Amino acid sequence: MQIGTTLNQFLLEEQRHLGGVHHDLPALVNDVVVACKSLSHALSQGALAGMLGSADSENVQGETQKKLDVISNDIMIATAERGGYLAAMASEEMDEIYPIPVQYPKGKYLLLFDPLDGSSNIDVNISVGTIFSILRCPAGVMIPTAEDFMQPGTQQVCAGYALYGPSTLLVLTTGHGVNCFTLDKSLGEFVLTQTNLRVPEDTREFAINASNSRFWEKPVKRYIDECLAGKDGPRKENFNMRWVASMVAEVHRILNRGGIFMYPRDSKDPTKAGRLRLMYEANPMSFIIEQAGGVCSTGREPIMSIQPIELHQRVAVILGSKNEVERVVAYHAEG
Ligand code: AFP
Repeated sequence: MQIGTTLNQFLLEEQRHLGGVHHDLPALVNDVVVACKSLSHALSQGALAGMLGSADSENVQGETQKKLDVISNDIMIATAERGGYLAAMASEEMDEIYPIPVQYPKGKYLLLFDPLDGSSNIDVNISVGTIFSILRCPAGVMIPTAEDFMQPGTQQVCAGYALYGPSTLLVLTTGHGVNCFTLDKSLGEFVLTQTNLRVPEDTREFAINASNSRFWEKPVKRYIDECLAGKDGPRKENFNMRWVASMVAEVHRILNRGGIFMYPRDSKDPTKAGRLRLMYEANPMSFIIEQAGGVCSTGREPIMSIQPIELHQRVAVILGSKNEVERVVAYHAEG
């Protein structure tokens, strides 16, 4: 039986692109992938494993944690802390950074992750995902602090997500395009199933939580109203809408058939720049989307150019098909 290129084989071949600079990166990505495989199995058990429902705790975001939020975070930590490739980790589910314990060797990378994105869907069996981003630990830093994580998205050396859907997928970029792997559960291996994914430059499909429309800024309201006006409106085209409430699922759809995903800044909570988190949601997804020819903006600036000031800072996210995102950015410029 012909087995396709496994993720491990791909990463070793990818090594040639990376040269000697990132020789540990394939092994680190493999550790992250092992955690994703483990989580895929845990999620597939659903109620049978007694892991659904609330953990009766809150994360730094003030959000009630699902049991699987905590379990997925623990799986990632336990899998990635021992390999010797990391100096520290940071997670949506942990207030502070996680320095690698003294008993384990240290490495030169920083790993950031949202272990279970879309977790509000988990109890109703809708697709969820894991998002991760890898930065270099600043040279000479032996004991990283949160300050060492404050690097713009352009500094990422790798970003990816696992999508736990009808099949379990892994999408990855190291800055040389975007590739997708499907978990072959009979082998226990991710196998390459899509190469060099490209986001179509045009789309007639938008994704936004329309229940927030009364809080939107004028440029966003203008764009959505024009989409809703359809053929009779200024766009002279009918549009479709999707909202999964799982960023990983939305991004994967956009990678495959185009679209624009919007979680814009709004007046619902003026103290927040947006809902999504810069370091472990917006930046990794921006790296992936832009590597696939899409565009990612806050509406006012490219997401990956933002200089972070806080580990869990939030940001407005408008990403996807180039021509539609650029239209929304133009509307912001017009005010
Ligand atoms: P959860 O992980 O708390 O479910 O949040 C998911 C998410 O960060 C992102 O994946 C979704 O696109 C967005 O929030 C959904 O937000 P709403 O629940 O406000 O629609």
